[in-house]
Amino acid sequence: MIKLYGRGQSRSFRGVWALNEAGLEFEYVPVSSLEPGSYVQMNSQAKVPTLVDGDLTLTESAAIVNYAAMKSVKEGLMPRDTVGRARYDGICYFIMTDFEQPLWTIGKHRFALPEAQRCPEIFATAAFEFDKSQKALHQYVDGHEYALGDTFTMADVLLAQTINWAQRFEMDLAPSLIAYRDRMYLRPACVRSLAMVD
Ligand SMILES: N[C@@H](CCC(=O)N[C@@H](CS)C(=O)NCC(=O)O)C(=O)O
Repeated sequence: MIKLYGRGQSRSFRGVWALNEAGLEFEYVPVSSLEPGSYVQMNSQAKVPTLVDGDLTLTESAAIVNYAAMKSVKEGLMPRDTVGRARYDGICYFIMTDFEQPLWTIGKHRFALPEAQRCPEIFATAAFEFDKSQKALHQYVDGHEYALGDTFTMADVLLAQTINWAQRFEMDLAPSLIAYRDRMYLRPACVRSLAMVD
């Protein structure tokens, strides 16, 4: 059975939610439940998430989300036509680069880096960059139910989880993004995922 190693509502939540949307059976393993030092054998950076399926050990949350879509019998979680897939890739790469990075910069300089490496001066720049990228998201979300229009795709997992992350960091968020996040978090697969994680 697929195993997904994670921690709470970190980026590993994307994998948990995607596997539930895909309707795949899997076991969620909190890394906090493992023997100290054992997780690094699966993920050399000891970061979450990691998915293990038979001989495959897969890191990177976006790759895990796409793997769940590929394995699912459900149609449409990740578009297969050329133009649809190009639009899907466009927003996914945007989320994983421009939109997520200012949040991760804030996280690193608040708690993830060793104290000697933290630079609080970076926070104002990160907030500026976050605001710039959230404005670019309006083209996707304003007036649309989902990131790619009328149909749910795995891009919604990446986007809604990242908006949720921004809310937890108390970023100044546009009301349309908050409303979008709230809609996505009411999906049964998301509610089920929230109940599974540590
Ligand atoms: N690009 C990776 C990033 C993974 C990542 O940085 N995960 C964080 C939690 S959200 C982590 O495990 N951080 C621990 C650390 O940096 O030591 C992905 O999307 O899976």
